[in-house]
Amino acid sequence: MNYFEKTNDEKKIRLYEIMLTSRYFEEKVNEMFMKGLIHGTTHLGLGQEAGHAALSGALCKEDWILPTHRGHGHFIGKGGSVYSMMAELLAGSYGIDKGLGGSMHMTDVKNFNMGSSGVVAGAVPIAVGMAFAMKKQSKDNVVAVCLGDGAFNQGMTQESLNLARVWEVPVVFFCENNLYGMSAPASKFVAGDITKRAGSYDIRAVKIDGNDVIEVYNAVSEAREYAVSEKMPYFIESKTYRWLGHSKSDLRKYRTREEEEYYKNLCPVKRYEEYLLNSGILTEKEIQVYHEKAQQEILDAVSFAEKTRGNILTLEEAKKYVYSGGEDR
Ligand SMILES: Cc1ncc(C[n+]2csc(CCOP(=O)(O)OP(=O)(O)O)c2C)c(N)n1
Ligand SMILES: [Mg+2]
Repeated sequence: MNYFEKTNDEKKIRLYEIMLTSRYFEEKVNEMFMKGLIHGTTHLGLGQEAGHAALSGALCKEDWILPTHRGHGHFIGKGGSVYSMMAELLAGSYGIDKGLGGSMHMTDVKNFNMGSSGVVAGAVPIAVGMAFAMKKQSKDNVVAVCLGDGAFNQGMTQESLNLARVWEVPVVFFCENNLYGMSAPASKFVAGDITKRAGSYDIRAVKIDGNDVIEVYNAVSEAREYAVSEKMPYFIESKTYRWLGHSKSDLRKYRTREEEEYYKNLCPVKRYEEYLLNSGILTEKEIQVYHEKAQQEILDAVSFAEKTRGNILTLEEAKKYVYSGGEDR
């Protein structure tokens, strides 16, 4: 079904705003890392914005999402504030997790975002457990969990697919196949075809163009409807490409600049802009205004984070959020 065509212009524009905010947020974070303004590391999803916007955009408010370590865009899509995400990156206590989580642990429970994680595939079994609980509580919601092409091969992903089918739980597996797991091309470490392998668990599985926001929106909407009505899992392999390196220390020696150019030409933002223009939803001038608005919001988020970065938790306060026990707590 063409779910996208049934949505109103407001929703279509909202998807566009999420993509733009995600794009400008991550470009700014990249720049700030280069200047040494942010410590630690980060994983950017530039080029993967269609998945960020359409996965969260097709979910309902009370559907849970569990992003990967590349989760800034999903955080925005689920309604998270770029102010509190930027403050988190600068480790201030105004950050979404009081500055204790950083880029890889952006958790936003009020927006039903269970948080990203540095443990590859770590969220997958958790999502199945959450969906199991949801089914027991007779809720008409789903749990959407993101995983990469690398994470797909983890034992815990395979066990989770099996259990999700056996238990018949409403979980949407969203595999962001960006063709690489760190420096390794998926062609060198993925046996066979991801969609077919997921389908072999007797789970409905589809492969889509993950750089086309409309296609992702339709696939997720269908998956959601099926998961809620049938109380069954659904698997989506969303083919995309990460424009930058795996993390901040990656010089991308394992692939060519020509390959990167090829995929940059498939830019999900530009493709969606063409649709918005051709369908008369937005004019060139309005597109320009949306760009400016998104850029300004990110600049404002940076100044908020810079102004408040001095407010950090004391050691005593920070210890309140350590869940392990022990003498020295
Ligand atoms: C359990 C575990 N194994 C290994 C790593 C190291 N590691 C971090 S990211 C990554 C690659 C993940 O690739 P993929 O799942 O395709 O996600 P992508 O980074 O491409 O979004 C690896 C192996 C880890 N963080 N956790
Ligand atoms: Mg990958």
